[in-house]
Amino acid sequence: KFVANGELGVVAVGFSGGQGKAGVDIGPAAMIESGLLTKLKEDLGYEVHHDDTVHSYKELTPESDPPFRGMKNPKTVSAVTRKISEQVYEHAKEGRTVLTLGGDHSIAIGTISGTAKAIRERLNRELAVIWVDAHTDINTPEGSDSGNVHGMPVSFLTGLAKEEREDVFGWLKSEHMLSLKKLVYIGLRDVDRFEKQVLRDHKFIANNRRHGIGKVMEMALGYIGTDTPIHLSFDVDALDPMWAPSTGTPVRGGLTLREGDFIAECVHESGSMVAMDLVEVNPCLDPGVDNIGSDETVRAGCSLVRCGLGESLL
Ligand code: 5AB
Ligand code: MN
Ligand code: MN
Ligand code: MN
Repeated sequence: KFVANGELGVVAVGFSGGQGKAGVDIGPAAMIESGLLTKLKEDLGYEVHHDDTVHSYKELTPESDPPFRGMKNPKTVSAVTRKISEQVYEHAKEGRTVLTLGGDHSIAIGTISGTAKAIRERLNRELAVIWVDAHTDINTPEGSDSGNVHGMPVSFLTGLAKEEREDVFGWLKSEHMLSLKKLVYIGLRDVDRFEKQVLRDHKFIANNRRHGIGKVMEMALGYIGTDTPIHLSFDVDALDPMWAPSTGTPVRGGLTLREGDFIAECVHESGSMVAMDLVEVNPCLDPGVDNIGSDETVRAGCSLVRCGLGESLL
């Protein structure tokens, strides 16, 4: 099909500027230190292309970065995601599956724009995105109450939010963009009022609360179809805080770890997955004692990645 050449491009993004809590920038190092990439090589047999760096993109931080249209750190997040977009594109254009470890979810502006561009060039196809998250992350700058860009990536990627200024996401061109018709949400349970209106206006396939996870995946993959490459963007807060407590915006009533793993397994088995993000693991936010919460969250993140990349029970 689209990939499965056994090559994996890895981008480790130690970035937290899309939200206000310190610590999500050490998420990738925690997952890598726990042996994730070694497992992907040794157990799953990937040829891993990784620069052995957790990027902090400090060199891209502008001297001053005041709020713009209510967005916090607008120039920083724009410059960092632009760089990530290039990094992901470079892997994807070689036909590698791309794994990005975050980092807060603003980085999806980079990852998805990078895959979308490569897939258009390489396969002349549009990308579909399965966004697994407690949140829709589809606020426009004006619709957002927090000003945190990690709540806005989908709106910039789909063109709902537009900005001419090149240094504030104006670098996003049509080749980077995602169609709202190619977006599927799973796991939603904390959606802002503005975002609910957007969802109503665009009649999304997002109301999967009444179905079991098997049916949800059947519907999601059926809607996307077998001929469309898929980017899986997985926010660890889609899981219930019982399984992933160490994240910036936890919401009760989430997926079990088994359900999360199952989602990733199904996307893998579709044979259409060209990229995966795993974001919002914040080991510094630990409600437990002796790092129990952060250890569990890192383990959950690693498990989701392994399932997305083909680990199965049998
Ligand atoms: B996450 C909220 N909708 O815009 C906002 O973790 C939360 O990437 C966004 O899904 C959560 O600030 C962003 C209230
Ligand atoms: Mn998110
Ligand atoms: Mn979220
Ligand atoms: Mn969150």
